[in-house]
Amino acid sequence: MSKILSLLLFMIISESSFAQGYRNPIISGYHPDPSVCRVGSDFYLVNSSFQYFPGVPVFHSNDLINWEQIGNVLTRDSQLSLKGASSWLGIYAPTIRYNDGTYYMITTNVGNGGNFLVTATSPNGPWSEPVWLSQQGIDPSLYFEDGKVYMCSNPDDAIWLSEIDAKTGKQLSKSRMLWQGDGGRYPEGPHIYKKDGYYYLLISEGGTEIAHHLTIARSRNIYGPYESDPDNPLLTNCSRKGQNMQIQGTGHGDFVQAKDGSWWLVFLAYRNFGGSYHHLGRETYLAPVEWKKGEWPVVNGGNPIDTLMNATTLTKHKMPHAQPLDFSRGDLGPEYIHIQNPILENYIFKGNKLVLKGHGSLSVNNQPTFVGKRQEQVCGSVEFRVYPKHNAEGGISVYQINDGHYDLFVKDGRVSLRCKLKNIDYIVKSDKIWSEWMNLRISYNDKMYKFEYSDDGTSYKSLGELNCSLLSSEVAGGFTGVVIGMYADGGDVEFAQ
Ligand code: 6LW
Repeated sequence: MSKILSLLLFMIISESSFAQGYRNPIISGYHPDPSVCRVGSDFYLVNSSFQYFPGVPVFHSNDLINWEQIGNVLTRDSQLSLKGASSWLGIYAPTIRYNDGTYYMITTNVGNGGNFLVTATSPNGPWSEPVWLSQQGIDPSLYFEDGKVYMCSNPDDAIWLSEIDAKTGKQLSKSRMLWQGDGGRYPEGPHIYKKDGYYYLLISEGGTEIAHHLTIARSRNIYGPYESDPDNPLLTNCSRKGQNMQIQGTGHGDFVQAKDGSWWLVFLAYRNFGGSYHHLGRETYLAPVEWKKGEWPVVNGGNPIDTLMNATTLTKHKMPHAQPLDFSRGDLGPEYIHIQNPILENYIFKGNKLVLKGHGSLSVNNQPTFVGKRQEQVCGSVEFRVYPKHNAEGGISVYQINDGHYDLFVKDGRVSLRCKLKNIDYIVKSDKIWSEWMNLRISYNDKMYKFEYSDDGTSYKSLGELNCSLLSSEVAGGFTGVVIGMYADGGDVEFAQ
């Protein structure tokens, strides 16, 4: 008996440094296009953010598995204009790098200015104003060597490189083509690394859907010629071994070497639910890399990526959970995002309430009043108390894209459930209500969203259930994943918890 007790005690004590195995994704929900850098024993990771503001979430970790969001890079209108941006536009894949005391984040604002970089002395920010760059193409990345700064991106369906002045953005050399990839469509997401006298060029091909995969090439000279790894693709789940896995679309990656010398890859992928559908967006994943001296890297032993990874990890460090929502704090935390640049006077904290002032429909990409959080868990629920004044509409939206969202709302003495999908826009069910404040609750699992309301927070009535797969990227479209948030249209709406 005492042996069992001491074994249990040992297991509890050693839990924090247990170093075998982890679960993918490492950052769940809509967190695509990860890029990572290490400074000492700290890792920092960024993701693309498309039409949402603030842009480019920043995460911190000490073990590559447990991550905490410490902020966002683009927090000011002067850094990020999302005018007219939809789920297909805005901020595409970013790269984060650290060089000589400065953090750099480089990305593309598609539709509002193109490629730019910002800098900071701390990953917590503040980050600088944008330095605009002239080399076109998406997915820009930076490489630093001998006081020179190089930028690569993918204009003209290939990876091109030029030297830049990172302070002014001036291009210092003409753009030269490095590689067209290994034959897949859309060569993109390039990153350059130097190891054992070779420049390695890691890219994505195949498009960000099921055929998405990683390939690699190398050269003794930064400008090439680059030879393709004979074992390409470096990573794919679109293979005989990977085709039946829940995780698909593995691609868009970035290498990082830990302090102990081990190599790792962060990359994006998605999880299928209920067939070949994903509604949670592209998420961030991790795989171990074996990279012997002078040889090509091998990701996860050449195997496809699974949810349970049986790899030896770095010593695990738990990260604090995000603070629970509390309107009386007067802010919502870095994980709360708006569709396009928010009109700040439409978001008012009043004691323990949040008052939202409507600014048009969620179906129109014109700064609607909306604030929400990425749906990160497969199963869960969200609940708010809502009181729309006069003829205002207010409630909770399960939002994938402007023409793909489910809204549970109160308006004109009725509680209703709307399904907006492409050219369908209809009220699924609507009930008359008698109370000013209504509890609205949305619960979800891998297949369905369930919509309920209550006037006392105790007994709930259902307005029905709607399918997750109709909001998937395959059906609704867009580069993002589901974000669940509070919204108002046509007047003032009070929210409480
Ligand atoms: C991104 C590109 C990609 O910039 O899709 O999956 C584009 N990868 O590299 C939008 O995320």
